[in-house]
Amino acid sequence: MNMYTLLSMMLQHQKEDFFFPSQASANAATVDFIFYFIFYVSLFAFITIVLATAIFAWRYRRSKVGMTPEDSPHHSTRIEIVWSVVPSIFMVMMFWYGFEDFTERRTPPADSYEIHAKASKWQWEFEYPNGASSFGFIDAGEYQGKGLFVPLGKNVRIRLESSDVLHSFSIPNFRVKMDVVPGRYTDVWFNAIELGDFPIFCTEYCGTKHSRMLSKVHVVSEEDFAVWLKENQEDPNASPVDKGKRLFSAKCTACHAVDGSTKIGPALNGKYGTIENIVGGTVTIDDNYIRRSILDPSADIVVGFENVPMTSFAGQLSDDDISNITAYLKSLTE
Ligand code: HEC
Ligand SMILES: [Cu+2]
Repeated sequence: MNMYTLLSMMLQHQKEDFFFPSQASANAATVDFIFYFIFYVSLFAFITIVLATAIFAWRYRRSKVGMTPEDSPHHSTRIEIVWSVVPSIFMVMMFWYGFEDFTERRTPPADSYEIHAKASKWQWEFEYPNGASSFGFIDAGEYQGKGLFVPLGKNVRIRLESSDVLHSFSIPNFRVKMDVVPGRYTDVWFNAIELGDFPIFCTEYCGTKHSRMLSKVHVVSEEDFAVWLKENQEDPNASPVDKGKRLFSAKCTACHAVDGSTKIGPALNGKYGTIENIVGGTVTIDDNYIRRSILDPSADIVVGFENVPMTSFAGQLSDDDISNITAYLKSLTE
């Protein structure tokens, strides 16, 4: 590839160019804009500085000016202000654009459709709200499993969990990437705007077959998605919410009501997403808080319940059980 082709590919900035695959999510254009903004500011600064260095090195070379050093010229306030203030403005802009998009990326909209992704050595497993599930990895160059299905034009939140080591969930066409950390939940969200199949990578080295942890996301219309969900639902009574409800009745109702009344512990209906007073502060009730409350209840004690500790369910409930109970508790707020 010669210099000209390379440059023209870099400078094209179409939906698909030298640095990026197609912009398949609503957020992709923003990410690309921020990237190119930083790229060009840096390129300009790099060229200016290197050029100035070269010019001065030549102009004030030793053989020309002789051996006797001269006094340095006095400083110029005007120049110093210009070269401090102008770059600072660009730095602040970089921070501003980056932070704005970062906060948006970190807060999935409340109406997001939620899919659970579980990473394990070496595959992705996906579970949908109606109990349908799919998986994906690659073997001998062939995609195995159905991969991830998502509806076009809807906010989708993927809640990520790992059953063994650190993995990372990345869909370059959507410009999303997030670590998948054992022992806690993380998430990514996106709004797919292009129909088609795009690669899903594991972008954190996770063992010998890390390179096989490759799958595909299929963006389909909302109607096709609904059909796919139905076709892949194995048991109509086995949605995460149903399973969670059964577990909750068996394990938790001795101490927790779901009608607002206090038993030994606080009522758990209408709680998801609210802010709870705990000893030493407040906490938002989310997936991670519920998980912690089940596995390590004494980590955060609800104010008013200091004297009636809950016993830990560590070792008694699997990750899937906890996930299902969380789905059930979440459904009590909708
Ligand atoms: C032996 C009684 C008991 C059992 C059984 C029990 N809990 Fe609790 N739970 C408590 C008490 C007491 C608290 C409040 C003190 C604390 O935060 O640890 C609590 C707090 C919680 C909280 C935090 C609630 C809030 O308002 O912030 C959650 C979530 C929770 N339990 C979930 C569960 C789940 C799920 C189960 C069943 C797997 C369960 N608990 C079983 C007694 C119990
Ligand atoms: Cu991995």
